[in-house]
Amino acid sequence: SPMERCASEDGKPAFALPARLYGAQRPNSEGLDPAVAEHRERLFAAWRQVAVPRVPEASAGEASAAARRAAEAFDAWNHRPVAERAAVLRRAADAMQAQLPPLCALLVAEARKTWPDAIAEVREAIDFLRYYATEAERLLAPVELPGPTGERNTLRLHGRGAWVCISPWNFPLAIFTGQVAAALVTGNTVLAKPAEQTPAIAREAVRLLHAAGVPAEVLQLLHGPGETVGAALVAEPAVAGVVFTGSTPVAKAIQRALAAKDGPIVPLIAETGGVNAMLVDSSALPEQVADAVVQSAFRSAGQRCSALRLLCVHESIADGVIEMVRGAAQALVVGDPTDLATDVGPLIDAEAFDGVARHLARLRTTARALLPEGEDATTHTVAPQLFEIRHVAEASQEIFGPVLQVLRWRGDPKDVIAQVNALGYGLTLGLQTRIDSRALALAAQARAGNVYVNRNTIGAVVGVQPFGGEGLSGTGPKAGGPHYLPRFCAEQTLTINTTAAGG
Ligand code: TXE
Repeated sequence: SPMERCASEDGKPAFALPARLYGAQRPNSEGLDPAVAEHRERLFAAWRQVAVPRVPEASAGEASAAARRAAEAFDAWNHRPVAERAAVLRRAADAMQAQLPPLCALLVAEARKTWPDAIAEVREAIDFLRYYATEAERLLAPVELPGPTGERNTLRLHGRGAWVCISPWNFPLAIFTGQVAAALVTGNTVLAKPAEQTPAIAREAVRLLHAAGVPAEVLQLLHGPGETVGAALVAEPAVAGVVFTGSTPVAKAIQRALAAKDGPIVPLIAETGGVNAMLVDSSALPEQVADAVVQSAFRSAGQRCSALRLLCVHESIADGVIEMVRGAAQALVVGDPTDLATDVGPLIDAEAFDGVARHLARLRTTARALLPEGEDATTHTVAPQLFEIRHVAEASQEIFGPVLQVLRWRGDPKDVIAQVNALGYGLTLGLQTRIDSRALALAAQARAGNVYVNRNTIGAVVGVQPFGGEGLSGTGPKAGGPHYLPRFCAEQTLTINTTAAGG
């Protein structure tokens, strides 16, 4: 069953102990990621103790009962002062900070993250908690609106009811925590359904939120497959909203299910996948391009929705850029995620591996392979792969692994952007050019939620680069940005006739 995938018999992860956390292979600690070096001893101690517990799956009856409980708990939670709910989030953030090493160890064990990725993810979860706490206090304060004399108009935002939060495995702590925190702090109650591949880290987040003061009935965790437990929650009559991060087809299935229900119109916030491109013109610096490409395409084994999938290089510098990318990609260390030397860890599970392998088999017949094969069905690792294609349209599908397609272009860069737009996604776009006016014009033309100029495309930073796309990539608003929380809220205006008797 999917629940058993994450644990071996004794609940210990299947990887070896990370000898290199001791620096055994890298005697000078300068070689370590600074974040890892800072926490090295505590991370190692946490790793020795980590166990991935099994979790029970929710039954259909439990899902219904939970939805009723969440609806009943709404009024009391919604009527609490926003400052109280914000304080709860801040306490949870402090607890996560204190628990950073064990949370990282669990991310490595359960989600197969590398240590630097695990640390970055815990920090992102903490950032979401603190940012939404501050945003909610600002947003939920009543606003006096101008009006005619004799009238007082006030606008207030508050919660909508019980929200279903459905999250993916690739950021099983940060995305899970972000969704849940946004819903809770705005006064909603939550039914959280984490990805079936990563239930244990979600359980830890919920444990910390409960300990910080979220009542049990206000935040309920339901485990199990999306097609059963997720779909059952979405279908519950008492649900006031759904926030979903995951694949595009599932987002559409949820939208259809919501539309087919009797009762109120239920909002859906969906953040989904992308086919992210980088356009490189003839003025770009090849070294800078190669570095950005390798980080964007292969970091986290390409299991990021923001990852670069399609590199479009001007023909005049294409040979040099491709050579540099090939060299840099081959220098990456592929393997055990617990090993500090590893750059590219394994894919999440056998199913994900099989999916990527199918795409590779297809590409090997339709495109030109520029790097040697490197799939290992035992460890589920895939060495970085590079394919040359001839038309943007050949890259129409999201491949969730370390697989990059490259294309040479000539002529007008606007035509390339138009073709990328025509793919229908709209998540990230990289631009590499030393012509500022061109960068701005292409960014304006691009259908992309996050545009990065002369850098890598890995850059979702809470409150700094809020993240999210359009089209097949989602509904918006951007997570970690100022427009996110309003979508979780109902709005009410209050108009009082101040000239009436007793007014
Ligand atoms: O998605 P899935 P995965 C995207 C990424 C990729 C995908 C990977 O680009 O496409 O997510 O995550 C539940 N009714 N992003 O493979 O399979 C399922 O159990 C209700 C985008 O996990 O769609 C899981 O909890 N729920 C991104 C969740 O949906 C259902 C950031 C996601 O599963 C269901 C990260 C159903 N019928 C990843 N079927 C961004 N844009 O921010 C499945 N689920």
